Amino acid sequence: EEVEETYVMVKPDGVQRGLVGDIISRFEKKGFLLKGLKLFQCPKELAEEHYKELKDKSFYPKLIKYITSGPVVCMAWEGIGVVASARKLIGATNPLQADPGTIRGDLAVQTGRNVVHGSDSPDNGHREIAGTVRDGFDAATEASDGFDAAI
Ligand code: YYY
Ligand code: MG
Repeated sequence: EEVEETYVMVKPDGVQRGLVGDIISRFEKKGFLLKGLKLFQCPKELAEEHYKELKDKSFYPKLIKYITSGPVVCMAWEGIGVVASARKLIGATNPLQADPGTIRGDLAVQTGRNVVHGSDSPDNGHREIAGTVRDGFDAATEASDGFDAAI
């Protein structure tokens, strides 16, 4: 496995329900390295870009409304195999099918309110990081060089 970066986003319901600390803590305790973090009000255009692969789905308008309904917490996480591992920590898209012990399995019920996003590939991770936490990201990366919490 290679050192990778992924994008994790606490969605508006997760922020409003006070779940940010719990979610961050799970990634920290697993051993991944936080490389960037931002509280962010997602503009409609960026939400549409983020979910562009889903634009023909019936739930897409509701999804865009949900993601732009309040602040989100955008994060870049680094570590060995972090893209797939983050998806495992997050759990299945439908929280009722997500295993206990996963974020969605422990903290959510509805697919349309599933509290967190995680990139599905390294390329999408980089694209999604660039869209949100890029500001200050290089400085943060340099500041944490040599701090190898991920190993
Ligand atoms: O990557 P992940 O978030 O697990 O699922 P996607 O298939 O990429 O869908 C993105 C997002 O869309 C999902 O987290 C909730 C929403 N959604 C929905 O509201 N209803 C569905 N039937 C499928 C997905
Ligand atoms: Mg997805």
